[in-house]
Amino acid sequence: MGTLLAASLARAGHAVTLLDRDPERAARTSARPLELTTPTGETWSVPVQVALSVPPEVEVAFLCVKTGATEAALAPVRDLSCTVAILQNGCERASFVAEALGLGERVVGISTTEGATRSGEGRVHHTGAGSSQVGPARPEGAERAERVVALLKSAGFAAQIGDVRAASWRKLVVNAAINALTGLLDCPNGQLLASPAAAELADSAAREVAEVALALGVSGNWEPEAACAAWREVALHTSVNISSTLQDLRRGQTTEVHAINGAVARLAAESGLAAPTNSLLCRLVAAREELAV
Ligand code: KPL
Repeated sequence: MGTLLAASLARAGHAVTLLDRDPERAARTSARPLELTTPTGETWSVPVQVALSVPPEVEVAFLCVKTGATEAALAPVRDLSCTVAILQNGCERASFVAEALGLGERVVGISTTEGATRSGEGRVHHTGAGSSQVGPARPEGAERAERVVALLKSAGFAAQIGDVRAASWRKLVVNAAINALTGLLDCPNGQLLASPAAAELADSAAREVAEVALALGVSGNWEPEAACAAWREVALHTSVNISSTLQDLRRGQTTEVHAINGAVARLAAESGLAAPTNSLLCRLVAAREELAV
C-alpha cells in the first residue's frame, strides 16, 4: 500500500518522500522511478524521492508498515507536528497509536479496501479500486482528516470522512475472511469464491468477526449475511490481488495474522464468545510462518 500511495500521490503532483530505513534498499529504490500499474493495465513510471529520514517540513506522514513495525516507524515523527495517517490492517489501529503511543489529535485513521500487489522492489500493481474511510482518532483532528481525504481524492482514490472504528471492523471482516485463507491456499483473492469449501470457511471467519463487533457495540450492520456479503464483494473486486498475507508468506516474512484473526479470537474470548475458525486460521498461518524459517 505504501508504494501505491507514494506513486499515486506523486503522479498527482504532490511532493512525496518514501521513507526506507534500509540504506541499501533506499539506494536501489531511489536510483529509478517507482513503477505503478493501474487496475486497467496501464503502467506509469513515477519519480519519487526516497530518504532515510523524515523531511522536517512534512505535512502528512502515511504509516503503511506492518503492525509489528509501528513503534519503530513512528519514532522519527514523534517530535514533529505533522498529521500521522494510519493505514494498517487490524482493528482500531488509529486509537492505539493516538492513545497507547501518545500521538493524540495528530492521528487520522484510514480504512481502505484498495487492492495492491507488490510486483518487485519499487513496483506495485493497483489490482482493484476500492474505497477508503477516513476519520480523526479524536474530534480535534477533524480538519486533519479532511486534508487527508482531499489528498487521497486528488490521487484518484475514492475517499470520504467516516466512522473509522466501524470501518476498521468492516475491514477486519474482510481481512479475517480473505487474508489467512489465501495465504494458506496460495491463491489470489477471487479464487476463494471458486471453492465452496474455501468460501464456507471464509464465511465462518467473517461471521465470527461480526459477532464480536456486535458484542463490543461497534456501530453498523453486523448481521451474519452482511458479513459474508462484505468479504465476497471485496474478493470479487480484488479477484486477481495477492493478499498481503500471501505476499508475506511468499517472501518468507511474518504476517499480520495475530493482528487480524488472532485479534478476533482474543477479543471474542474477552467478550465470552468463541471464534474457532479465526483461532484455527491464526494457528495455521503461524505454523506456516514457523516452517518457512
Ligand atoms: O487488505 C487486503 C489485504 O490483502 O491485506 C485485501 C482487501 C484483502 C486486499 O487483498
